[in-house]
Amino acid sequence: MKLSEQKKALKASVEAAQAVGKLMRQNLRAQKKIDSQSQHDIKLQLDVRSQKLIEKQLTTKFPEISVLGEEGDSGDNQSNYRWVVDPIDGTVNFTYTIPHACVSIALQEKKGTRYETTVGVVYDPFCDELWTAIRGQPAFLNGKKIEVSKRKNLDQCIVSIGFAKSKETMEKTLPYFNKMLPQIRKVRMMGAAALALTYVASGRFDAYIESGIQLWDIAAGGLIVECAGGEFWNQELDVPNKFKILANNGLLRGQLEKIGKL
Ligand code: LIP
Repeated sequence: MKLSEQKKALKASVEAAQAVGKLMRQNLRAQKKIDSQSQHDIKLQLDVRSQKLIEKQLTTKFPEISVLGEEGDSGDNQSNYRWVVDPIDGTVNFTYTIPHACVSIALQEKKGTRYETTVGVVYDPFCDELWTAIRGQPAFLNGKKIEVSKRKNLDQCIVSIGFAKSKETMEKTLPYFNKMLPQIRKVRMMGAAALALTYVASGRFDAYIESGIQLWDIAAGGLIVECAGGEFWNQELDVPNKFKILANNGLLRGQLEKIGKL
């Protein structure tokens, strides 16, 4: 896809993300309609409504591009391009009126048998912070170029970690968490993967680690980290579209891997 087309895709993604962001602001304190829930996860009617709004806006402008989203897929799942959408990342936060959640929209292009993220947008409607990136270009926060931190000593670093949604991922992550904690400055668990990634890209966090995270949580934020000069190490697990990730400022993966296996 030419850069001019990627810019059109970026603009459409920003408009869709901001439209859902407005809905999120309007509904933060409203009574939430819960479609389903488990001990560590909640699915809202507003998640579905928000993805429908995003799909309508994007497929009107790009009818040939399919959608893979947290609330379902549409279009040809073998198409050369696909949108990867998390309409509300941080749904549990949002349900509990914690204003730390965002919209994440990525465009991916098929490269052989795999997909590569080429456009990414993450929008936090509560802080009105919009992160954007096109592969090969810088990453921006509200139009201003951003870069990862330069901290290389773990004892000066803030590391974000997520425990995903299953007992299995929690049991796997806890030993790593216990070993990591004494070696870093501070740990942060914020409940929105896409924002943890944009915080790494903005130099607020120095790394973000999670195992059992879904593609739609990380596709846009992972590109934004890379375009900000960081590293987005990721490995697909034995369940499709489920990953373990270690995003960082490009200086920390060796030390963080030495702590233990996730
Ligand atoms: C959430 C992620 C978070 C993870 C949660 C959940 P959701 O996404 O952003 O990092 O730890 O388990 O997956 O479900 O709120 O879109």
